[in-house]
Amino acid sequence: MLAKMEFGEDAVVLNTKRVKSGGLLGLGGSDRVELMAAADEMAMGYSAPESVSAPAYMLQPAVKRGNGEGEAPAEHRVDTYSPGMSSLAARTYSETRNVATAEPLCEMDQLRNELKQLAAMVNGLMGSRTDVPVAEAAIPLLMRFGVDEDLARGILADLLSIEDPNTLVSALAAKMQAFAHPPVSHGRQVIALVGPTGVGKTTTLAKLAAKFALEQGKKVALVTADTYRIGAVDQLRTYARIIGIPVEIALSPEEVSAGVEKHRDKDVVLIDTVGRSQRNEDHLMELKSFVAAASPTDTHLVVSASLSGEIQREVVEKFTVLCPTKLIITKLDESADRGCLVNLPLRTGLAVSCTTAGQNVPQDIDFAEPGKLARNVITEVV
Ligand SMILES: Nc1nc2c(ncn2[C@@H]2O[C@H](COP(=O)(O)OP(=O)(O)OP(=O)(O)O)[C@@H](O)[C@H]2O)c(=O)[nH]1
Ligand SMILES: [Mg+2]
Repeated sequence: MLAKMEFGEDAVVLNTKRVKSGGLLGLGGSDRVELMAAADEMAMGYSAPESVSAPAYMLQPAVKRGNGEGEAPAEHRVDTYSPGMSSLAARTYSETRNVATAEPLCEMDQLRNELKQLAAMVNGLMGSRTDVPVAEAAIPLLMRFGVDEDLARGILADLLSIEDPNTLVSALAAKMQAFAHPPVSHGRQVIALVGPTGVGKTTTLAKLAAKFALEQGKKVALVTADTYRIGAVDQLRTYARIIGIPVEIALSPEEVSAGVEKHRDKDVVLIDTVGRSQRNEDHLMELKSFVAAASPTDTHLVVSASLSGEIQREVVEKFTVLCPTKLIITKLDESADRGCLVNLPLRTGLAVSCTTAGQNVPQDIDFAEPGKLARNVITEVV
């Protein structure tokens, strides 16, 4: 009846369930009947908004008072689902009997609940209507994890159902398959790290050096082309001494070539470079001459996840003059969300080679792996 009152005669009840509200560890509290209903938006006369701004998907609670037919006055919590997000409009109702004041849910609990509700709703819809695009309903959820809308749309396009958060992780992992290329472990490698100032190039280089030398038993040498910043050489020398590997200091592109050549017997030569602003073209061109002199097998562009999405986009765009072949995403531990793990590779076509999430050398680094990247993005609910 409630559904028909709200949605009209075309309303379809998708799901009902009895839930406990309030109380402690399942004791006390009150029983609620949760009802999920939907109606075709055409039948409801909805006009969907042209665009839905992020975070578009929100089950926003609003309190509505009313009389259930033939019943004593009751409180109805009406959760609205933005009709613009789906060809169907759907709402969930919770009719609370013996009204209890529930504790506010923590953000992650809310997210988990929303995902469950989304799964139930989408699967309910799918049960009765085979033409409902599941992706439509899940896109805003991925957007809440920082994934750009158009990319979320593509990632979820083939999704047929959403059972739980792991379904989303799997869909994302499948997409990231082509964008996770851990550093190659065979053949001689000359790897240059480039990027803006302070993003963690030198620290990441030291982590990589330790991984290759100490964990994989490779012969490793370092060449630093950062003689600009005071303390930069000492920083790298200290790491090199601890790991027990040689380091060359290059003041010019020629010295970079010479340093790489000197260590032609090494499995891996790692090249540290000076951090440069993406907005200074002259500096970028100068940096390019140092990198080119090394003839690197790979040039990894280091981008910090703690930068805003806008700055990240500017960085990858301006650093294209350095011809990067891979991405390293740093400072995941400092970022508000990890959508850049999806946005940057999908936008640039460059695969992620590693991610870092902390200052500890060498522990805080992960070689890229599709499942791990996906879990990093949808991190809190799985
Ligand atoms: N929280 C956090 N800090 C990091 C991470 N990686 C590096 N840092 C810190 O970021 C700061 C800058 O790191 P560097 O490695 O010197 O950065 P850089 O890109 O070489 O800097 P420049 O050479 O000056 O351009 C240091 O305090 C590092 O400890 C990370 O993954 N998480
Ligand atoms: Mg540095």
